[in-house]
Amino acid sequence: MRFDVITLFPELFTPFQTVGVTRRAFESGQVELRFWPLRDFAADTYRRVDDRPFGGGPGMVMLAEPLLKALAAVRQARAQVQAAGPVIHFSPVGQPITQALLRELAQGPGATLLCGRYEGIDQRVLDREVDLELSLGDFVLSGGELPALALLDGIARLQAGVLSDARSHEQDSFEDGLLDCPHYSRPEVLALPEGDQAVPAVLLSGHHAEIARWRREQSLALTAQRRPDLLAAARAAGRLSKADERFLQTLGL
Ligand code: 9D3
Repeated sequence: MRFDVITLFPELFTPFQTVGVTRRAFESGQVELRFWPLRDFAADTYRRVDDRPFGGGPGMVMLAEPLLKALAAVRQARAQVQAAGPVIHFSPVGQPITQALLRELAQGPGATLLCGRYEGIDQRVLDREVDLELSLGDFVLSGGELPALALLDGIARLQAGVLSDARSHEQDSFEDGLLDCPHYSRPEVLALPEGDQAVPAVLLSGHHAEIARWRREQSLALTAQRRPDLLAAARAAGRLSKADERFLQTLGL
């Protein structure tokens, strides 16, 4: 699959392609990135890409014309080699990115990613060209590049062969709608200034069914405490077993 990224700052994406478990997805060509530096599509000699908002107010607006030129160039380039895929604009007024959306995009031909800066993009571009508006969450960033990187990272790690153990996907938080359980590794007893800290005994017991049950209960308790919205959704979708419900009852839930 291929992602075409329209941005004023393509250099923000470069180091990301060379590190971590997702590196394999880029080096193998499973996920291909193409960059379209927006300033290359500016019309005037000052290479202007922003201007003041009609109606007044603070900040600057990204100009429609360079964006339309860049989008036309991407469309033409993609048409030679790949299904079009959606045009995605990253915006504070977008829908939150979800794991379900990443799974869907990971199975498709890729997308065109439009990263805004300043206060936003001329609305006429969004109305005419954009299929999907996505947000990273309810906090304020300075542009769409980090949300685009977050999306690409989430998709890259879903590619075949990227995770060493294929089952890691199934155990992901959000794949089954509950938060992940705690993890422990060596040493069995960690010496700390405030006293020795042992690993929970059940994890050393070798009883696989008991370990699975303990992990499930840790997930249920953590989700109930921190994300009651996720617990309610898992319940409503019938993703909790009778044993899960019995455990939640012992917590008074
Ligand atoms: C006062 C209005 N501001 C909206 C909260 C203006 C504004 C601030 C920051 C407009 C754009 C931006 C830049 N942010 C993004 O482009 C962005 C973003 C974000 O700020 N938070 C979460 N997700 C995203 S996706 C793109």
